[in-house]
Order: sequence, then C-alpha cells, then structure tokens
Amino acid sequence: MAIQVRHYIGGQWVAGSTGETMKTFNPATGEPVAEVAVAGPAEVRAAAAAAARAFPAWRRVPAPKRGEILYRLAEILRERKEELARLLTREMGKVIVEARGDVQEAIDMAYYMAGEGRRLSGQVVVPSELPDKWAMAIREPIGVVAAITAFNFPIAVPSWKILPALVLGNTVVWKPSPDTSATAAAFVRCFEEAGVPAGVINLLVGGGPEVGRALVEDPDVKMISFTGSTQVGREVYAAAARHLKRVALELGGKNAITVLADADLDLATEAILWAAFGTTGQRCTACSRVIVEEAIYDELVRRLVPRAQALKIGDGLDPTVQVGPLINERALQRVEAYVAEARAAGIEILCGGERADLGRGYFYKPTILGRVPPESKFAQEEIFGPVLALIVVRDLEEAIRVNNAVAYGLSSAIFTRDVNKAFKAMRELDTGIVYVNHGTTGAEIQLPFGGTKATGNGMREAGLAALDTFSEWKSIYVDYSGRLQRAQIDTDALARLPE
Ligand code: UN1
Repeated sequence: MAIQVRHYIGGQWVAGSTGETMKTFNPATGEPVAEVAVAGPAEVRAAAAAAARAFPAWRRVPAPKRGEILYRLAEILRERKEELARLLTREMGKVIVEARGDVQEAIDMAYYMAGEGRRLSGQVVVPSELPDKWAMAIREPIGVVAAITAFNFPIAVPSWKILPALVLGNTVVWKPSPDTSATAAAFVRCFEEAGVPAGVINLLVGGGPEVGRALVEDPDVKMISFTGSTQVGREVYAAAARHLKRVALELGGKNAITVLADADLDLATEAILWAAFGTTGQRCTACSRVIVEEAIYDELVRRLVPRAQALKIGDGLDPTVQVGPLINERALQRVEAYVAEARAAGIEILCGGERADLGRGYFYKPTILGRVPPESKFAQEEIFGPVLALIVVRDLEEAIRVNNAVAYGLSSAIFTRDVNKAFKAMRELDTGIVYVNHGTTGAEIQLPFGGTKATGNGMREAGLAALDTFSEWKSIYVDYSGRLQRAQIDTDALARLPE
C-alpha cells in the first residue's frame, strides 16, 4: 500500500484544492512508494499566510525555548533514525549506510542549533565613539523563509535550512523535491511531535517549478533558500531580485580531487571511489574529476578501474550493495547521453559506460573516462551521476589551474604527503570547501557549507555562518548622557566627559 502524503499547512495535514495526485517510486525496483497530493497556487498562498500568521508569536518565544524544541526534535530523529533511513533509501535510492548518514546529519544539526538557542551571539556592548552611550548589535529573524530543496539529500540539506531558520525565530514553508515527498512528510511529522507550533513549519508536496515560482513571488515570503541546479538558481535569484528578497543559493559543482605523485595511492584510491561513486555521484560535493600528475597516471588507473568494476550495484536496502540507482529514468538518460558523446569524441571509457541490467531500476555502472581534456564538456559540466573524468597534468601549478578553470567552486581535494604543497593548494584552490588527504564529500555541519562562482551567491549554510544567512542584524544605540551627542560631529569625546 502506497503511503498517502499530504501538505502540512498551519498545523493541519491537508489534501489541498488541486484534486491532483502524483506518485513517488522506488528507483531500485520501480514500485510505488507514495501517493502524493499535488500543491498548486492556492496551497502556496495558504502555507505562506499560515507561516506569516505564526511568525509574530514564534519570534517572541525565547530562543532557548525554541532551542529546546529543536533538542526534542534531535531526540525524536535519533529514535526514528532507522525508520527514516529505510524510507529514504526506498524513495531516493541511496544505500542504507548513506541514508543513515543523511538522517544523522539532521540529528547533528538539530543538536547544534538547539545549543545556539542559548547562544545566538550578537555583538554585545560595541564601543561607542561618544561617552555615556551604549551600543550593541543583535540578530532578528527575517520572517517567512521558503526552503526549496533537491532529492539527493532529502533530510540533511533541508535541516541545514530549516533548523537555523527556526532557532532564529523565522517561520518556514518547505517545498521538497516531489521525488522524495514521503521522506519529507516523515521528517515534518518529527517537527510536529517535537512541539513546533502550528504554522511555524509548513510543507508543500508534489509541486513542480510553478509552485517554486509562486513561493518566490508570494508577498509573505521574505527569503528563499534554494538548493538545486545553477540554471534554476539563476531564475530564483532574478525573480527574487525584483522584490529585493534575500536569497541563499546552493547550486552545482564539478569537484576535483588532485593526486600528486607523492600521494598515498591506496588512500587516494579509496577516497576517489567513495567521493565519485557514493550516492551514485548524485551529491553536490561528488568528485567528478580526478586531476593526476602524469608520473602516476597509469598506476592510479591500474588501482582504480578494477575497484570501480567490483563495486556492488543494486537495491540500497541490501547492506552489501555499494552503489544504488539513479533517481529516475530522466537522470539515467542524461548520464547515457554524456557517456555516448564522450565515446563519440574518442574519449577512452576505462570502465562502465553502460546501464547495469538488474531487470529493473535505474542503474548505471560506475564509469571512468581516461585522459579527458580539461576544457571538454565532460570535465566542465555537472553530470550528477557515476561518471568520473581523469585529467592528466604536469605538476601542482597546472593541477590548481585545472581545478579552478570550471564554472563552479564547491569542493576540492588534494592528496600529497608534502606539507608545503598542501598549504599552497589550501590557499589557491578556489572552492568553498577544501580537503587535504580526503575526498570531496563529507562536510560536517558545524562548518560553513557553500561554494564560490556559479555554485552560489556567496551565502553559506550550516556552521555559525548559517546564523548570518537566516537573520537580519539590528544595531541598537542607547544614549544615557541626557544631552544631544552627535556622532561624527561632536568628535572631541574627552571634552564631553562629565566633570
Ligand atoms: C549535497 O550534496 O547537497 O558533504 C550535500 C557532503 C554531505 C552533504 C552533501 N555532508 O557530501
């Protein structure tokens, strides 16, 4: 029996008014997982209005109390971790250990932001240039935040947006990917049970791009936090600009691991396999390029290829499976088209290069392309699948140039035993996240997450940086001198000191 999924608006689970439904499917088996109500403009309006109504009371709940609710949420997520992870794997396809990691990331974020409820540090008692004058800067919530998220991290990524937003006193309308609607609803049920008041979090399921557009345009929505493609991100940014709304964008990546000749090749091999083929390459942080020094190219290929061929492909619920399916037929076709084009362009397919025939599901074999020209589309465009391009370079300088010569800038990594080279790379790699002797995935929630260039618009999620993203600064001056003191005019502060 398919799970019935509805919208959550103003504390009620509702079918909405479109009368339409859609289904989500298990990408490993093709079986239906959920029957989902489809949101339309009326649901967007209702959810945004409910969030706006809930805002004045929620912003006045003391932040430590908001934090306590998030702490309860963390505990509920911990209890339900296995249940949520299994549903996530069924609906999205990633292997079960990774699904547990996805939930764990939200648990980590909930505890972290619960603690922020007792901190939320502003700049307290900032020096004033005038005597008997007190100054400070505090954080205020922005209002209704629209969170628009992708299928690939259906719990972790939404938690990066929703939890900081809530602890700061914002209210939220969340539009998840329609492909992971049941997972989204199960996540929101945890908020409800944790005691998040009606209207503080709202969920719109089943909605396509028009629902996203309506959210961006809705007058009650004050900020949009979007994770998805660079193309859609641009549209969101442009549409929001007309209303001067704040936007935080997490978009594409073309992340590279550089392997220098002195690297620990066993370690680099493990790391490349995990970063390139984990989550079937469907991470924003996935490694899709390996930049390798010529001297060790053959050796690295010799190690990587048999290991990539040996990865077990299948249903992520089987704990021995290492690579799950792609999310849907469209994603599979996109990968196929890229590989067909690479083949036609004469690029060597070192392994994979075809669907994995398991009788059902959207499976593609881990694929490695050899000696890919760094300026070719296979080394420039985000494929979002299990396709890895190997690029040969002469030295570190060229590696850094190649790493940086793409439109995106999310994550990068370098393998070397030379501390001088490692530090040089840390300085020069033009990405929001840099790893030394580790692959490009595995960001932890207490550090800022985000990228440079076409990966975003300079905003960051997670870490303390998330507090800036989801709050408005308010500077407050209290003059207790009892007389008019003019900043920048009455500059002789000493003369103004009382006798
Ligand atoms: C994403 O792919 O959108 O760093 C998020 C990582 C994970 C999060 C990825 N912690 O790979």
